[in-house]
Amino acid sequence: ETAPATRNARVFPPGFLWGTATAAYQIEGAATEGGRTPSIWDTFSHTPGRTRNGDTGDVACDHYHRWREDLAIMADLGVGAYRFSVSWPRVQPGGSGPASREGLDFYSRLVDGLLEKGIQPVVTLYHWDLPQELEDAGGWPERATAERFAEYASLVAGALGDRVERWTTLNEPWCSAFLGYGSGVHAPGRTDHADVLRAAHHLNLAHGLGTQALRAALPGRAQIGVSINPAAVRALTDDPDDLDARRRIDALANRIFDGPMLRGVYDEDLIQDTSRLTDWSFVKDGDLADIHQPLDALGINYYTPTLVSASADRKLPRRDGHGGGEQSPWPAAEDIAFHQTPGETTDMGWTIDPTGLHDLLMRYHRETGGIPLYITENGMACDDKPSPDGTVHDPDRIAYLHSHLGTVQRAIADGADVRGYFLWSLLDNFEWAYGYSKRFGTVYVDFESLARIPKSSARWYAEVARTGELPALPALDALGEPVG
Ligand code: GBH
Repeated sequence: ETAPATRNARVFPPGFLWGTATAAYQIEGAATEGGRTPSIWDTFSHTPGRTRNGDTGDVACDHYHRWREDLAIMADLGVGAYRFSVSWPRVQPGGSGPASREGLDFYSRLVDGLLEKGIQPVVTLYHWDLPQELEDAGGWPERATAERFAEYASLVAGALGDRVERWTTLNEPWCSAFLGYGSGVHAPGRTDHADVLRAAHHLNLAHGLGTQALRAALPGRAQIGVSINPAAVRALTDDPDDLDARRRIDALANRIFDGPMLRGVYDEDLIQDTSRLTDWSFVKDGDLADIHQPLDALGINYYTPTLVSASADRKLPRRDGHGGGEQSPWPAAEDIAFHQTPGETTDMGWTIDPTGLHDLLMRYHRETGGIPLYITENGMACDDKPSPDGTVHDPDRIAYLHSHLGTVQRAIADGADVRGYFLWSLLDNFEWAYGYSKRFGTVYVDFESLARIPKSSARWYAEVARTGELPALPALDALGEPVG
């Protein structure tokens, strides 16, 4: 249905969920406290040469100890929801067997604190911190890891399911499989293209078995979803070869996950394109039915589009498409070239182009047959620094959020059922292989003193969330001034 002509086009629908997002390893610290065992990210970040400056998540934002302060900041922001992840090795040391009461209690207190402040908790079960023991047993390329995940899902649901209604199985399985086992720039740092495909399948299976475990453990009102990072893939030219490169990357970036999850299939072209690496015999009878579970929400994480061509075309500068690794994350795609999308870039070097978000929202609106969509991550890295007066002014982030939220409104006007938006991230945090060198927070963190300073974008975003309305650009300029 379309909005009445008189409605202010800049107003979001009533009930639109406004939130911020974080992930356990990126903010918690307290890596050895409360019985927590190492995850693959502890091992990886402690391996020399894997992260910038050798940064680790040992302390991170020390959120494990400072969560009350972070909660108070969120309450000041006035946003309605908070998306966080549970650290698997904190609540189930070693990744199998009994739960850690102390670990579960941390999240239980956090959930109670959020509810007291009227903030809806949105729990992500897996944001990349696989217990090291499960990696030692083979990790995501092994089927057993998916079975362990379903047990872990039941255990968390049992502890928090009386209060948490919104659940997400996995965050960005593409990153876990392709960056973790392909390019090796993420933990566990392995580089085998056949393993990427096995890992992708077992992540899909983990999602399916985990969804079934959550359904069994949770009351009927629970809303279960997954957060993917679909690529808005564009071809450099309309040449058939470039269009075919786009088809192949679409298969590897998107359809390898949304095929089984949303349609119960691995598309034939994906299987053909990768046949020299695997016969896909790790897909057992019944797996596709297990993966294809009804979902209540689809989370889309979006940062930048992806531009490809059939070969190293020189019309535009190339980019690695590897997330900085030596080896490509993409199996059986050595001939495909990745290019820098024209336009201004963020501190990550990612081009700012909100049209990709519109494309993805419309695509998934069509392809899911109307499952409610949420943007579960969107935001930018800026080189933020406090001014002499102690404030942190981030007008570039405000402009980024403004343009992307404008695109969300256009998608809604075009019929997409978008129900919420989560700014990545609440806090500056451990940006994986980039360590603390990249700041995505709407709240500045001084990594020496661990002091938090809300940036000007925090005040701007709070106002958008409060009014449910995007301010026009003059107001944007005014709000972009440093605030005292
Ligand atoms: C998300 O990953 C994560 O969920 C979150 O934890 C993280 O902090 C946040 O984004 C910011 O990075 O690889 O250079 O060709 C996003 C990871 C970013 C991977 C874009 C694919 C494509 C550009 N994705 N990237 S490149």
